[in-house]
Amino acid sequence: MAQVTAPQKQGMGPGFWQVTAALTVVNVIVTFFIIWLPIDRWLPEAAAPAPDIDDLFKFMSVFGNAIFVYVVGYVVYFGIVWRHRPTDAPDAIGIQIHDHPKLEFWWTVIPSILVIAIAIFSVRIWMNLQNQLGDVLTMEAIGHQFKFEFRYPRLKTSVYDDMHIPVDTPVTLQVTSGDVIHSFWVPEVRLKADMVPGLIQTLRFTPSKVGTYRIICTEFCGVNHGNMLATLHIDSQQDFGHWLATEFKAQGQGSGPLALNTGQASAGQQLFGQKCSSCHSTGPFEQKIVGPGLGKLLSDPTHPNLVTGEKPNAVDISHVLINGYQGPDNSQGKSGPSIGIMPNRQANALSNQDIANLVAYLTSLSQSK
Ligand code: HEC
Ligand SMILES: [Cu+2]
Repeated sequence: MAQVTAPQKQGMGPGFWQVTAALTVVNVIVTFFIIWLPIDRWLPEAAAPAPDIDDLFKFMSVFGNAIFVYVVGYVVYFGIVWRHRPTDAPDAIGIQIHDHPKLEFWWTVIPSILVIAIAIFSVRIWMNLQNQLGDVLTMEAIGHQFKFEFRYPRLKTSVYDDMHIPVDTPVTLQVTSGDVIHSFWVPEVRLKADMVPGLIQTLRFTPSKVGTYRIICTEFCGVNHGNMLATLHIDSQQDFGHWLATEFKAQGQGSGPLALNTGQASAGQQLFGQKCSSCHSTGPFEQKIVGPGLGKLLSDPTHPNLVTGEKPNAVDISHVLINGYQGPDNSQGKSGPSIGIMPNRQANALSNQDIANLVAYLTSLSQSK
């Protein structure tokens, strides 16, 4: 038996215009709330491009909402009105429509206009950012497992986990990574950039509101990715000056001679929590995070040597902290896979006193129990 089409029906269906009116009402109400929504009340704006980016977000939401409401609304409406009825032949198919130039014209023209409008809107924001005058402070942010490093042009050594910038000053931030891919994100600035080894990306913004904000790594980068946080301090010009002067002075003081006998285990313990515990547990050697457990470093019979092949005594441990270590050197006949990178003292920002304190702490761990 040949297929029969359902009896020809005229128009859009019963209640079409009422449904259209109802969808329009919903659309207008939601549009009102999108425009009214005070985003910055829940998520403060702390830098120059943030208000523009929120405007762009609202602009896109208004049209996204309209498309959603009409498309979903009509799909549901037509699904109900033109559903298969018991009186229709069992194999009846719907009305077959081929080509509808008028409809096709509009569903091409309207989205094209929208996409072009969004492009103009976002390119303008981007141009404003790129052409910002000033370039007053240019600095670098470098991702590491699992911390952020910041370099300032006037400071010889890096600053870790606290980024200070002066308010109302155009900042150019160059981001990259020292190991794997990380991502630099400050929600209140509304800018985000992947930190990719070997690639330098530029973020430009002008902080506008004094305060402290969270810097978050948003690219899964290893076991401690979830703890990879830093703090952005937007300081007043004066506070920033003070901070920079203090850092500058601290660097001038040098680190003094390394005297392991001056180490304090309690100070070392605190430092360990800040700089080492993301990669080391204080359990036995096998209890790895990124590096091995360090709880019985000097007294573990199953682990008579350090990973470097040196003896587990204070002096040789200090060598590991100073030079770092990256896997066994297979060319020398030693075997075993490398388990990761032990950063050197520059990367861990350790002064001589820090090293003495850490060694004292590790020694005390091996002595307890
Ligand atoms: C990014 C992760 C990471 C951080 C941070 C880190 N380490 Fe390590 N550490 C390692 C890895 C990985 C090894 C093993 C290297 C290898 O065998 O190739 C290691 C090895 C060591 C060793 C030698 C262990 C042994 O059994 O021979 C000591 C001691 C050590 N680290 C101390 C520290 C201290 C103290 C800190 C804090 C200042 C620290 N590490 C911070 C990853 C890290
Ligand atoms: Cu990360």
